[in-house]
Amino acid sequence: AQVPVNVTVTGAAGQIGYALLFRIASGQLLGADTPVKLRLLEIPQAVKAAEGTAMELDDCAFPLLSGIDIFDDPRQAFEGANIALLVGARPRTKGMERGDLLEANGGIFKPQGQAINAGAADDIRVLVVGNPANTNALIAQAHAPDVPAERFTAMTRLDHNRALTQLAKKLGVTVSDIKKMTIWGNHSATQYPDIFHAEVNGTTGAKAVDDQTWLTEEFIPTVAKRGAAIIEARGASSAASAANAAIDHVHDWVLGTPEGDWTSAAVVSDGSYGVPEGLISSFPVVSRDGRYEIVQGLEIDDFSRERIDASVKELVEERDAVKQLGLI
Ligand code: NAX
Repeated sequence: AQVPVNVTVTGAAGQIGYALLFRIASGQLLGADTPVKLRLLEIPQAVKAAEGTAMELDDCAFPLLSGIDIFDDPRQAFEGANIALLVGARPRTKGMERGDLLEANGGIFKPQGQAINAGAADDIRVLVVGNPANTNALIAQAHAPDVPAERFTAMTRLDHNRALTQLAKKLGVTVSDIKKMTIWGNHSATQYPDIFHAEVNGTTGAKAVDDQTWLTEEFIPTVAKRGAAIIEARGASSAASAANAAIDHVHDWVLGTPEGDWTSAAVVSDGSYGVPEGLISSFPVVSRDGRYEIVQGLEIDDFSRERIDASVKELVEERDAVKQLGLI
């Protein structure tokens, strides 16, 4: 029998965790041939709730699920991890300044980075979902010097998927008619969903739409503020769609992106497109042989340049703030 892949999930008792774990265990993360072992990390107060979710996972009798272990200690949770989904984070509460938020999350992602460095498997791949995702990923990466930096990524796949559907609806096509959507920058309201390189039935997304007002006043803000719109409508933040995007991100990372298409992920910049080296910023990426690579050589016009730069500027500010706080 195949050796199971160890998948560590933090924030396992949260709402994204609840939507995510069943899909991992059913084989949707790594394919129908790959057994998985779940290692769940929670804070002590939420371990009991994680145990309840584990009981339900047991009750599904998933043929590919070869075990579940629950921890409140990151060192144990990341021991032998091949894949780590860092979902648990400290949310912004009322009256919290950005510095407080970054500091609280530094207290989570620094020890998790250290634990990954100490005990994860050689092929560890990390996806950070917990916000502020890009900067949390940067903090974890900075504390895992023995792990190649490229193994730390943050999630913009939900933004990517949101952009696909918004464009498809506008054009009256299906999402499978659209290729090469791109999200640039930070997973925040400054993110830039780019339809100039998207391909729709033989033309570009921007040409197919041919409506600058829709682009600037509808599309970009709708994608960027979708999280808030979901909270407003549902009374709770996106969970199943976020879990779905996390599945997509890791699935494509391990198994490859389809020929003739790309996706979006926040990966460590190598300086491409003027994004300072070392920042974890969203780019158009393809995955080949288990590695995400930034798509090169795209022409960036002034409209896009301005928006990419604005989002990257925010990432630089976040990086400088966590540096100031001694978190990286
Ligand atoms: P919940 O509050 O439902 O769950 C978070 C869980 O994390 C809780 O069970 C909590 O006990 C746990 N946790 C907190 N600190 C922990 C630690 N140090 N170790 C292990 N577990 C810890 O939040 P949920 O709705 O599941 O969202 C989780 C995170 O995803 C949030 O930070 C949220 O902002 C972020 N999101 C990111 C998205 C993205 O596209 N990158 C989209 C969806 C989501 O908003």
